[in-house]
Amino acid sequence: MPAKPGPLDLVKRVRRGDHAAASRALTIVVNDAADCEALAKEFFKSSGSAQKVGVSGPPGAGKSSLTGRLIAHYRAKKLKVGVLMVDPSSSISGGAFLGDRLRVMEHATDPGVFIRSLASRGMIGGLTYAIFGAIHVLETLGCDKILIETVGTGQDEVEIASVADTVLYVTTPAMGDEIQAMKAGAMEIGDIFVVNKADLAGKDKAVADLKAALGLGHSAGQAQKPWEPPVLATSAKTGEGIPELASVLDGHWAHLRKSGEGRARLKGQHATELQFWIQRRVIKSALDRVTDKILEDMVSRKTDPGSVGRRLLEAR
Ligand SMILES: Nc1nc2c(ncn2[C@@H]2O[C@H](COP(=O)(O)OP(=O)(O)OP(=O)(O)O)[C@@H](O)[C@H]2O)c(=O)[nH]1
Ligand SMILES: [Mg+2]
Repeated sequence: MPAKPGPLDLVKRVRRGDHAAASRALTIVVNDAADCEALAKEFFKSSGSAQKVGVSGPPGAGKSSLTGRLIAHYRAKKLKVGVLMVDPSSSISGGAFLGDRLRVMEHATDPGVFIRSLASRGMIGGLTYAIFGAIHVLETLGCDKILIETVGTGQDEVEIASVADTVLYVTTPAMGDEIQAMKAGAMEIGDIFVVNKADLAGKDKAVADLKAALGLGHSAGQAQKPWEPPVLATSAKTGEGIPELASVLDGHWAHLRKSGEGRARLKGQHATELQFWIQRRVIKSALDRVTDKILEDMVSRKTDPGSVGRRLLEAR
């Protein structure tokens, strides 16, 4: 009888480009299931060379539509593309998310495209940690470009900057008046800014406003920025500006590799992944040992959170 396939067989199959194996591996890694650590170790070894592009921006700006266009562009160049659609609040935006997926899903049967959606399940360091694991699997699968779509709201913007090499921030002409009020966070993390829906009125003003806002932001302290974030107009509907966007994305990737900033970013990504790994293990192992007796003792004031917490952390 043949031996039951072990985790390393799964890694071998992913390395050979087997999508079904990648899908299984992703489920294991993302859910932190048994065998996960041995697998994650192997996947990590085969990763570190793809361009990870974060596609962020407000709801409805056209992130999925642009992602679909970029997939088509990369496929025409015979590049292999991985797509992670990150939904931080699947319960709230369920309907919109399905629409999202349809736009990208027209590529789902292409063997050169691997698409996966990730939803938060309230894990400690949940989504960001899961994205790292997923990226390593996609790189092992041979993806040259990994597109990660996230809705840019508050905290998520910062998180995408800690996993992506290049952050593409998508707005629309309708956002023109909001540019002034645009969150400083988005301004800081964007490597490339796009005014999408350029087929609608107001794109020139929106581009000018965005450029002005970026100029103001950067003059405060960082006059000599080695990479000036470009602002482009695109239409995911008509295809206008898509080749230019792809070319700027390539330009940023070349800049990262030439300048050493790519290596610095990779180090930052690994530091974040390590931080989440430690948080998950340490916090989980301590919390697993909180008993009802401990809670009872806190209610009757025999002990307190600090004393219990210290004891649980020290007695690991
Ligand atoms: N006119 C026009 N409409 C567009 C363009 N790009 C996207 N849309 C439309 O805008 C709507 C939202 O597009 P999506 O690609 O789902 O936007 P998204 O940013 O992924 O949205 P969420 O993931 O829900 O935040 C859809 O109805 C698209 O058809 C564009 O360039 N021009
Ligand atoms: Mg979307």
